[in-house]
Amino acid sequence: MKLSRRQWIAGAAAAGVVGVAASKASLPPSSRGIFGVSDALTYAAHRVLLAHQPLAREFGRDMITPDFPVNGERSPGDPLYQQQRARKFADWSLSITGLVETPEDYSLAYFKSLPARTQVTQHSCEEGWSAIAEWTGVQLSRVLKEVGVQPEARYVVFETVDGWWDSIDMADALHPQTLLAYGMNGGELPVAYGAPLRLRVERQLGYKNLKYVSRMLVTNRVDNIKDGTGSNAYEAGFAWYAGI
Ligand SMILES: Nc1nc2c(c(=O)[nH]1)N[C@H]1C(S)=C(S)[C@@H](COP(=O)(O)O)O[C@H]1N2
Ligand SMILES: [Mo]
Repeated sequence: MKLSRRQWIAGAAAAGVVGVAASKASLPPSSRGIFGVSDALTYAAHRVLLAHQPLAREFGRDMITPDFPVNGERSPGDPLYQQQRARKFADWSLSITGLVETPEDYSLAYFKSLPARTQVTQHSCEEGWSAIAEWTGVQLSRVLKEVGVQPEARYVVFETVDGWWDSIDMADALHPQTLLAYGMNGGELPVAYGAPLRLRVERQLGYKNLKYVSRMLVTNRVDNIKDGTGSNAYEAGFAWYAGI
């Protein structure tokens, strides 16, 4: 019998559920509650289907959307952020803590000193629009290697200056297209798009791509952080895992 793509996905999801039953380790943080079942199914299916870390589609520069929409904050009111912005982020830093060898505050110059990756990708917002842009930054996998990520690490948690927080699992954290981006369309990352540093997680929906990242925590659990669901998106009615 030849399975259709849909049947195959359903089968993979079922296989994932068996896996989930066998090991609680593959349950997403928000697997309880109303969205719990579908969240767990999507997550399990994607982790089976995407086990080989396929790349999200990349485009030519001619495909870049001229007016990439801005969603949410355009310039966070936080006074420290505004001071840093006025000084062109020269004294900005990102705190990296948790399961790493060298927890520290890392400057923007530090991230720019690491090898850069540039990619033209499509951003898809859960509100129904999508747009293409070129992003330049350092691979999160490279940063994790530099700071000495410990083997028991399972999640990377991010906080932003405008009060958002979210987390991704190690499969997404180590994916080659997951970037801490400081450049957009060949220039500096503009303030409206999350300067000085934003997350690009190309295989998840728009809201996972946090702007204005200010803190990063490497951890083996998120159930002990805030409401235990792994992100503030869940509170707003969105799944923790937003794979596309
Ligand atoms: N810190 C922060 N990150 C955020 C948001 C936000 O409001 N604040 N909005 C999210 C949503 S819903 C989307 S679609 C994208 C929008 O990114 P853009 O403004 O660069 O288009 O950022 C995501 N990251
Ligand atoms: Mo969004």
